[in-house]
Amino acid sequence: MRPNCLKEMCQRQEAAVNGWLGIPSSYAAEVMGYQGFDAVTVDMQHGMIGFDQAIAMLQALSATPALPLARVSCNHPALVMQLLDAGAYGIICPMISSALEAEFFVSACRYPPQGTRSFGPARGMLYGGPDYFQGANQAILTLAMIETRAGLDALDAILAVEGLDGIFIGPNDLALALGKAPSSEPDDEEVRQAIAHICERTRASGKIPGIFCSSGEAAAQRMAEGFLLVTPGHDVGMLSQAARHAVQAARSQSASRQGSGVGY
Ligand code: 3PY
Ligand code: MG
Repeated sequence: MRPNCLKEMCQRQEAAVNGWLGIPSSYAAEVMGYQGFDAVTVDMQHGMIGFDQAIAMLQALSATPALPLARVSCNHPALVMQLLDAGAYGIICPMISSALEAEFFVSACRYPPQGTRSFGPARGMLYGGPDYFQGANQAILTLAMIETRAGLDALDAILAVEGLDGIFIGPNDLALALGKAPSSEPDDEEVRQAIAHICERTRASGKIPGIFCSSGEAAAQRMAEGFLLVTPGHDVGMLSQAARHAVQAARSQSASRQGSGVGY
């Protein structure tokens, strides 16, 4: 079976950079897949993406060097299994708040006897190879999001769940759970401490600490702190920021030309 190079990188303690897709476009997925990311996630929770579009996006990512991952909209086995069958090589599950929820999630990602995944790896087998069934339980990456107060309180119990590969922090929901505004993480001491605590406990457990970040610079800082999986923003943010910057640059150039009296 095709190895899970992201899982292997993290196991070697090498930090990986993960792209994030919310725009429902296989072309956008393909473009992002060629930008040097180790993995790219199709976000079915907050992205504007339906299952038909997710299939095309996973197909597009399959042709690139980036490993295809998906975030499900909630902890439901049908959603998890469908995306794995569609070729996702790892699942990020939001709002995991107890060990039981983490076990339920992991179980959906693992074939019996380790779990309850139903057999039918349609695209999974095309991408992974004919021995997909033999290798899938080992290869598929399972990441539980810690972003609720209950999840934070149950962190050690969640980390003890067998078959869970790592934690992925949602800093916006975590801030909300702690009574703060979304995006308050860079300035708020309580949120900062919670993030540092999750990273430290996850590393101590031998699992992968991952986090969503607001920019490349923020992601570099998280890597320096010990995170092994970082997402330096999402496609919508990158597109809008680049577009806004281009418009501002164009306007400032024309303003300075008008100001200096240079014309055509
Ligand atoms: C959060 O910040 O809550 C997230 O889920 C990031 O995607
Ligand atoms: Mg979230």
